[in-house]
Amino acid sequence: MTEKNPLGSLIADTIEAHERSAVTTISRVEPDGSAAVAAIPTTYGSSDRPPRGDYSSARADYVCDQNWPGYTPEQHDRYRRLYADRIAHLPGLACDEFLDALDAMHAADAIPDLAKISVSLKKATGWTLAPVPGLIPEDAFFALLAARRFPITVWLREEDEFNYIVEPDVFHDFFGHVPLLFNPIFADHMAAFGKGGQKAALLDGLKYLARIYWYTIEFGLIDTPKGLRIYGAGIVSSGSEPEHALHAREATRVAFDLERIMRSEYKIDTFQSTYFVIDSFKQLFEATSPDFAPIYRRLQELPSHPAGVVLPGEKIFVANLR
Ligand code: HBI
Ligand code: FE
Repeated sequence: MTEKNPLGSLIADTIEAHERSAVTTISRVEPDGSAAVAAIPTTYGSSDRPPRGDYSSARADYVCDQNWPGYTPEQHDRYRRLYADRIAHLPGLACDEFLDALDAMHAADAIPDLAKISVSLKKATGWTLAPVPGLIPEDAFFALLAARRFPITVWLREEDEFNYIVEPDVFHDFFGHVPLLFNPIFADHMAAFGKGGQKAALLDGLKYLARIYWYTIEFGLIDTPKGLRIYGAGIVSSGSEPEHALHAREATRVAFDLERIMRSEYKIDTFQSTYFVIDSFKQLFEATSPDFAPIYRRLQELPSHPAGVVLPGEKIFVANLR
C-alpha cells in the first residue's frame, strides 16, 4: 500500500533542519542516557519566542495527556463559538471535500475528547489522535503521521486570538485537520507524508518536504468548477485568512508546481503572501508519489525563493479578486 501511495516511495531522502530549525533542550536524562521527556523546541519557525505549551508533561515522542476534564466551561464555550463562526463562513470558501467531511464529524459542541474521537476515526481510516503540548519538531511530527497518529495540541487559544493565531492550538489542529482524516484517500496521503518525512530526514530533504506540507496541507487552494476554494487547514481554521487567500489583491495564487514549492520559503506568523493552487486532489497525490531523493539532491545546489516572490512566466490565478 505504501508503495502506491503519494510520498510512499520516499523512504530515503533528507531534511536539514528547515528554516524553522528546532533548537532543542533535553529536559531530563535517564540513567541510561535516553531522554525521558520531550525536548522543548526553543526556537521554532520565524518566531522569536518558544512555542506555548507544557513540554514537561510530554514523553520523548512528544505525546502527552489531554486532561479533558481540565478544560473550563469558558474554554468549551470559546471552542463552540469558534466552530459555529467557521461553519457559518466556510460555505462558498472551502472545497466540498472539506465541507462534506466536516458535516460528518459532529464535534461542534465542546472541545473534543481526543480518545473518544479516536475510536470513530480509527474505524473510519485507521488513524488516532495523539495529544501534544504544542508545536513539535518536524522529525517527531512526521514520525507520528507515519504511525497514523495525528498530533493535536491540547491548549486552546485566548479570546483575542479568535480570528487568527500564529501557532497551532486544539481548534486549529482539530477543526483544520481532522475532518479530512475521515476521508480514506486523504488519510492515506497523510500517512504517506509521514513516511516521506522519515525518508527525507535521512536525505537532508526535510526542509523541502515541510514546504510541500505547508503550502498544501496547511495553506493549499484548489481550483474547482465552482471557483477557487480553500482546503488547507491553516486557512479553514482561521476567521480572517480565507477571504485574504481567495480574494485579496495583495496575495498571489500560483499554479501548483512541486519543485517551485520545494524551493519556496514561508513565514508562519503572518497571512501568506503566496498560495499554490491544485487542480484536484488527484493532482496533488500523483505529484507527491515519485521518489524525491533525486529532487532533493538537485535542489540542494539551488537557492531558495524568499516567501512571496513571483517568478517570471508563472501561471497566476486572477479569478475571484475583490
Ligand atoms: N507540530 N503540533 C504541531 N502541529 C503542526 O502542524 C506541526 C508541528 N510541527 C511541525 C509542523 N507542523 C510543520 O513544520 C510541518 O511542516 C511538518
Ligand atoms: Fe496544521
